[in-house]
Amino acid sequence: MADAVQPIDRESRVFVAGHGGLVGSAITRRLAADGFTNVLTATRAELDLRNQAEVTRWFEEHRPDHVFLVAGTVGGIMANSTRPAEFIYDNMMIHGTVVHAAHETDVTKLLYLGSSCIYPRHAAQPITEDQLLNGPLEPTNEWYAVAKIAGIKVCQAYRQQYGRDFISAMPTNLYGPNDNFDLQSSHVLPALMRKFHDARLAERPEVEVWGTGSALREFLHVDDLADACLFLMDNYSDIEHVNVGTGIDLSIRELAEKIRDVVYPAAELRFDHSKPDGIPRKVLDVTKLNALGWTPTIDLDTGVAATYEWFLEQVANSTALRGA
Ligand code: GFB
Repeated sequence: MADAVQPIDRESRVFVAGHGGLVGSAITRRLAADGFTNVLTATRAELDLRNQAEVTRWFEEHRPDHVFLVAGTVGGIMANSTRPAEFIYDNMMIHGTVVHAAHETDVTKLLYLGSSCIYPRHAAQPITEDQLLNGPLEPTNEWYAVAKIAGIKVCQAYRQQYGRDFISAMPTNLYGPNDNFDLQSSHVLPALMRKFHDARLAERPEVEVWGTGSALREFLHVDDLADACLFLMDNYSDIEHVNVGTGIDLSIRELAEKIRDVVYPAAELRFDHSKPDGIPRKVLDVTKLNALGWTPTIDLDTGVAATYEWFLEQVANSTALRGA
């Protein structure tokens, strides 16, 4: 149980599966800051995480002691609705291959990262961990959700049958440096940041916001998530997944106004009602994580301002922004 868990050795070999993404890059930064000296990564060209034979070979060769399984095909509401096959196939395969290879090569501990979309569309709010699988899913992301639920179950199955120390964390909507800013495939926060930025440069007075603006969402800065993941690796070992969030939500209209105030205060919002709202509300109950001893430190105002500064630096340095 939680209080008997030992922190993981800072000199152990730690594999971050998905190190190039929003979450993986934050975890890699966090591990470096914490003094980890043996962080292992593999690019997509080096390792196709959907291929069991390749993944097993890689694990046999590199012998990680600990694994952060944060790789996957991800995207916002439009990408989820229009590319269901990629979302279910890529994610189910990646979760299965990495967990299986971790078992085959005796990995000491693995943390699997799911998503708050695993919970039913009509889950009671805020959503507690035990609401998993007690009702139908939100249709705009059910394929991704099914793959993410399978990931939790794979970890639980290997824990139950083989005694593996594989744990799962369920984050709320994330944002921060290295996010995807492509307007078709991104999540709402980077999409709106880019839309307001582009509108300001073009001196366009209006910015389009998808849906009605009434959907409620919770946002966690990815550096807080990375901190929580390391905290759970060090302090948690049990079969049930753990929600990771702030427990605070706001409407998409409020979020859009917040981003507008940072990026382009003169802009007006125009809501496109032909686009989906998705799940009406999704705020996590974070009592369990708080009771373990972890709380976030980056509030949304600070996080949005810092992310926009990061965005501007990329633009100024002409660094290739993902999706831009
Ligand atoms: O972030 P998002 O794409 O995904 O959209 P979900 C959140 C809300 O923002 C929806 C609205 O109500 C969108 O209609 N929205 C407004 C926009 N303007 C925009 C825009 O320009 N772009 C985008 N993308 N949204 C995701 C799931 O659901 O949640 C993923 O699709 C994942 O699978 C993630 O689980 C955590 O919050 O609806």
